[in-house]
Amino acid sequence: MSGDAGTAGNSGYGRKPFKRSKSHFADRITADGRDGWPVESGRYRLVVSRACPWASRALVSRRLLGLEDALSLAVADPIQDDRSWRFTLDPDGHDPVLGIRYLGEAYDRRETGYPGGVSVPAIVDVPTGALVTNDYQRITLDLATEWTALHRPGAPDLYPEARRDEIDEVMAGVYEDVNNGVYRAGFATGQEEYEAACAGVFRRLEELAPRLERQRYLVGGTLTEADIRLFTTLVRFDAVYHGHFKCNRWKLAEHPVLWAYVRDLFQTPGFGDTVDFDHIKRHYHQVHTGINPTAIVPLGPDLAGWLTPHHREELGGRPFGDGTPPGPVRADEEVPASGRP
Ligand SMILES: N[C@@H](CCC(=O)N[C@@H](CS)C(=O)NCC(=O)O)C(=O)O
Repeated sequence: MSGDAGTAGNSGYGRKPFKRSKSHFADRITADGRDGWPVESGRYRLVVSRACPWASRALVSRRLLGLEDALSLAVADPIQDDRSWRFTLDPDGHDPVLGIRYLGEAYDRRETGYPGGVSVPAIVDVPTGALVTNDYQRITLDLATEWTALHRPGAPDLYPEARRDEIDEVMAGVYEDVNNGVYRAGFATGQEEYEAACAGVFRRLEELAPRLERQRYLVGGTLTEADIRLFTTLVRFDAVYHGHFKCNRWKLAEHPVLWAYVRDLFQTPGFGDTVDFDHIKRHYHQVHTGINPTAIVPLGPDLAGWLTPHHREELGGRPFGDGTPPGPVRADEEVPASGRP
């Protein structure tokens, strides 16, 4: 079974400290096509797992920017097998557009014998069936800044030039201590390593909370890429990071500011409508057998709270800046009832 970062062993558990591997295929799809991959409607397919926080960034961006028709979507089974991500949710177990059973086949078409792990998110060139990029740090920034010609009318500017320094600074801390910190805590193989990572998660969250008490979003009164990146970790927090990854100083639902912040995002079109709690819970608990050998999936937490009022609109701000919220989810991309609150 594939390990979560391609480095931690197939059950996310090994003797070495957890270290996230660098994305291997870092070609960029750009407006000018300088890497050989020009932005083009209908040419590429985004492959995700709804379980994966890194892939879920792209799910949210794609919805907020209205790229659903331009960039098609393949959703992998949340449970990998020994060949990694597979399309067992689709008829006959094949992705209907790429015609493949495993995402690894697109990696093979790009480079035979590629030694790294097969990871999501991945963007595949539909005409050739070859992987273009699995650079999860870059993909969403390029959707925001390079795919602008294909954005919907009213798409927000998720990475505004005037705020980039601040966005980058916030995201760097969030990445180190929160996005990746929960993985370092969860896959730690020693007490000290675990304690340092776990303490870092909560230190960073407590540092961010006063900012979010004053303003609706991380970098002011309008949504940015920074909110997307914090959201994808926070939405998983009580369901998998608190128990399975032992980040359990407190539950998100016990923290008034952060719980209201994440519910606000969840209830914003483009965020919560991409989330499948069933995929999230089954993936983490059944795939990381090194830290959950019984593969038992917990029944809780109760999801009803996600839809309760958050009152964050009282802080003011304009969630979409000069833009507007995205429209409804495409019927063929709706999250099944099993994964929703
Ligand atoms: N591509 C990145 C990040 C994306 C990532 O870790 N995705 C996970 C799912 S949450 C994955 O696909 N893991 C499978 C593997 O690496 O074998 C990496 O290799 O660290």
